[in-house]
Amino acid sequence: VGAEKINTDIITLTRFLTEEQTKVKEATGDFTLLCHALQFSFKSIAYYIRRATLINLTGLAGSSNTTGDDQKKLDVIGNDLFISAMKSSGRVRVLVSEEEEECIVFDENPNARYAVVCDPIDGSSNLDAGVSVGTIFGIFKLQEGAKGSKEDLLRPGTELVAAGFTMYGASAQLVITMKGGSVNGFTMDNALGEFILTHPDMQMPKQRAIYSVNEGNSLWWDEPVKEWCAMMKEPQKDGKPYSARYIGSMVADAYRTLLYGGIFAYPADKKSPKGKLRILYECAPMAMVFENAGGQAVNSRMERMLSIVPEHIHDRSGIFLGSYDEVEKVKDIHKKHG
Ligand code: AHM
Ligand code: MG
Repeated sequence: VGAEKINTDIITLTRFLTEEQTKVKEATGDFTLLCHALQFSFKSIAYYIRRATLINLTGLAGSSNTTGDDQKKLDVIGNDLFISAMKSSGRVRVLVSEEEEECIVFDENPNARYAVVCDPIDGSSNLDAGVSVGTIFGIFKLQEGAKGSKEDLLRPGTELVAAGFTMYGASAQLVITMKGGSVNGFTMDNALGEFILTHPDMQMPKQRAIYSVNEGNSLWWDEPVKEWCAMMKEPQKDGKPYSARYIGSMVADAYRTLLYGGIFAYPADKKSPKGKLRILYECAPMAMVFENAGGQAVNSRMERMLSIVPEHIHDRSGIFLGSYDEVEKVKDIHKKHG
């Protein structure tokens, strides 16, 4: 075995964030500090998830979240960790978490200028089986004169200043993008406790024959969605149909789609006319990542996902997310049906 070549030009997330800050003339460092707090919460959640089975954190916590799902112990821990990291950063005024019915206003940070939306542990129904879960987040900058209330968060995804997600898998991955910027992927080096830039300037393939959807719901789907899914099984130009891949954990399905290309869908249907996934902290942040990586994201009415303004903080939407051409195909079929 030859000696391992040591990479002396490692870009850690901390270095990356600091360098990004120097590119913005009027930067005060507040945003960078907020990102450091995010980084800390990701590391902590990753740590607890790895230890979960050993220290008896799996199973139900005995309480329900806003939408009536049973909460896992780790859901509770992830949520608590996230909230305290955001609060103690001193840079967050308002926070919306999937696990909290109301938005949280940090009165201890009256002058903070940022609002954060998050799903601390998405895909948690998969936790006990050791399947990847992750944290989805988005950051808004408060408008001039904003009072710091939930109204400040009922905004379209186009106004997000940053968004991304982590996936706690074989290794912890972090994908982050800033407004109008590129998408960058980091991998956690557990020995160093650092996120290392491993996927700079991610650009997703323009097309790929992979589809990802819970087909168990097809009984309730609308005609265009049924037709689209049937098309996936027909021979394509190369004579082969699409491959089906569905993990049931949005971060994992989205991460694969980002890397390999293809399409992920959770359409609205007759059973869930508004869809399942939440606009603010699931759909919009993912849509921003996908668009900045050259892909597309639309809702079930084929409107640009990032243009949707939620009426309530926990509003849901149907979503189609993926490679540019794959989303075009869904749009074409919907157009045909009028
Ligand atoms: P959660 O926020 O309660 O974890 O639910 C969101 C998850 C997503 O990660 C995933 O894409 C979807 O729900 C899977 O739903 P289903 O089990 O209906 O296919
Ligand atoms: Mg979720």
